[in-house]
Amino acid sequence: PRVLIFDSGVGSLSIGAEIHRQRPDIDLLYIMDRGGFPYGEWQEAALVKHICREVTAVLAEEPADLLVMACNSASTAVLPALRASLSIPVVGVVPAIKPAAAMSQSGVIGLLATPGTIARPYTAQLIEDFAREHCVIAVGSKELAPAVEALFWGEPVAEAVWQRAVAELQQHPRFPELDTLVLACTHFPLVKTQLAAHLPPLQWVDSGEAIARRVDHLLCEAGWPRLTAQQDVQQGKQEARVLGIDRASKALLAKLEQRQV
Ligand code: DGN
Repeated sequence: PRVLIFDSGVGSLSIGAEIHRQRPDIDLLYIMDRGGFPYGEWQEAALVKHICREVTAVLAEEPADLLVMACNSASTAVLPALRASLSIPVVGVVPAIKPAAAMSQSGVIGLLATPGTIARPYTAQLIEDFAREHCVIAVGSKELAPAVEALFWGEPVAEAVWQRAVAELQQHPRFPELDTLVLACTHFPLVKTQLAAHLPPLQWVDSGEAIARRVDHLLCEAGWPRLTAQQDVQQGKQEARVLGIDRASKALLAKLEQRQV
């Protein structure tokens, strides 16, 4: 089966890596809509229109069996419209507040995302539904996703950027009790090491594993057999490609082609 993973940039890689780990036989086509970056700052209605148009255009050229909207800023706005306009299953990535609330012992959880995701009614509803009894320290960082993007395309990023991203969490009066942190932007798991260097030990939660399980489940339901990596290679069907990049990094593309990302 072929799965299209859509994001405004390299956030799709954190989700694709987990899908590949669980199901090495799935062909992954990464769509990095770098022209639309950063989604976190779009108005909701304009973003819905833009993404529906882009996804429809890509699918017309590159048919796929399933679409993963690998972006919290987009998924929290666009899923109903996208599902209504496409005939393939759509898996969205939304903040993992439910598992984080279940894991937290102290009742204080952090939510690190883009400003768009933090502002969405969808996110407020997740907090209301699953973390009403918790203290949720929500931080919408404007500079973190662009910094991850820069890092991946080979530009230098100052250490102070990672520090600033966590400083807002640290300023909260209940920060000392924080025991669980939700990375609610698909770019952020790619810099977990950089962020962790500025934080005490915590439980880190992101959506990658759950999304990969959902993709596997839906494809099995649609009748695609699971192949082992070896069977897949024998059938000569491995594919991992990136579309829609304006400044492609050779190193990253080479890694993707060898399926090391
Ligand atoms: N990766 C996107 C997300 O999960 O919200 C954000 C990237 C962006 O466009 N700001």
